[in-house]
Amino acid sequence: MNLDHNAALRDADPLVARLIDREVGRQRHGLELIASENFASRAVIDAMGTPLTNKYAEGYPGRRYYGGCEVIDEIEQLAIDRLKQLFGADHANVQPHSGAQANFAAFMALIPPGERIMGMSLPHGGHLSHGASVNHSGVVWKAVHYGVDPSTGRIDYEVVRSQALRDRPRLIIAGGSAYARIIDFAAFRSIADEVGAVFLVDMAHFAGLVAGGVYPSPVPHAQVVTSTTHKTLRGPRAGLILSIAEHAKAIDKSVFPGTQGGPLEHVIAAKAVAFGEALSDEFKIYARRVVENAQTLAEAMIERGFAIVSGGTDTHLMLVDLRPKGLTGKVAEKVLDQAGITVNKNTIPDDPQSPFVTSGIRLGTPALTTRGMGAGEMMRVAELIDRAITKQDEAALARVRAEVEELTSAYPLYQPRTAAGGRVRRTA
Ligand code: DSN
Repeated sequence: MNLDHNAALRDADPLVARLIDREVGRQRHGLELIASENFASRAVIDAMGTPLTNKYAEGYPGRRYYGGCEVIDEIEQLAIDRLKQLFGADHANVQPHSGAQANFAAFMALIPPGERIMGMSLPHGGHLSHGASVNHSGVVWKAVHYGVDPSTGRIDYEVVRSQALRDRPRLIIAGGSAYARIIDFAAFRSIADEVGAVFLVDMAHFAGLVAGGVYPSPVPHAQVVTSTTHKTLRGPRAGLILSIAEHAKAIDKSVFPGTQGGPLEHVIAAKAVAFGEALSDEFKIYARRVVENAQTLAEAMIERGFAIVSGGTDTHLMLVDLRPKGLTGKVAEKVLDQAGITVNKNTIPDDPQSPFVTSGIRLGTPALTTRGMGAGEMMRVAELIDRAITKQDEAALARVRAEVEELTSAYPLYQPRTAAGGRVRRTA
């Protein structure tokens, strides 16, 4: 077993244990470039795999519907306190099971069903849960969307303002999944104030960069901020909501009993651990390196003839326009998978291809930076991507795969503990 604390699982259910082994092996031996993924620390993973999963704790610390919550209360309160400290927020709810759940609960707290919401359009880098027609957020509320200026790849705040004045949304959402530039939260807030809307920021992608001080905080500008905890923030797979004091009660009621039942206290314990890690000086260095690595990777990709939407990145991610290379995102994703390089196909603004095919791929550096990789490795990654995509034949892909193997072996991930119980080396 790769994660040595799984001995009981290995004995009880070797089939599941072997499948987990295979997935850990895949993570260990591949180049993980999916911008929304990261490698949580052993401490975070250990906290999740505990008997805290056994406990029902509907309600909030000090106000539960079950007995025996005295320890759980301390754990959840610790997570809340650390989260408030991390982002300087008035109020924090750590119970959302995911980012989409956090968004739904927050929207329900802020605006009645049937009202108008305005978010970034999915094909321009937004998120499903910001009112896409296939998501319940686009069914429960009337959604309108802004995009980016296709010529710059950036949000044009004057265009957003005109749209907001025309459509009069009750809620304006900033944030998305594939926008590589710093968002002007003050500009959004002033638009929201002008049209009488509430302003919500979904910082899921860049929460870790905000925590690390390399991306402006939305907290002073937005009435409500939602996030996942597993992307740049490097915690367990889950969500959170921050708000100003005025919305605290409504947010809490909307999470429980509004949209969720019992909180996942084992995951909340892991959030507490992750927030503790994010408060450290080490995390600030990590966040800075994530952005430096993304900028180095973007430059190296441009030097190799790829186009990057908006010409670069201020964050952990970039959107690569593959049209100059004459192939689609779907083909690139598949070819790179064969070479052990994991990316996702992604639409580019005004993409001529369907969302199943796309003209782009999204690359991100949070995971490789956690492994310890730096500028030299980013240039090598660009070279490996270019070679795999350009050649595409089996022999070439096998050679790239061997080099990926060599590169990842130099940056071990989730190494077994030594017999004495100590760690061989902390990599993630
Ligand atoms: N699906 C996530 C991403 O990859 O960005 C967002 O929820």
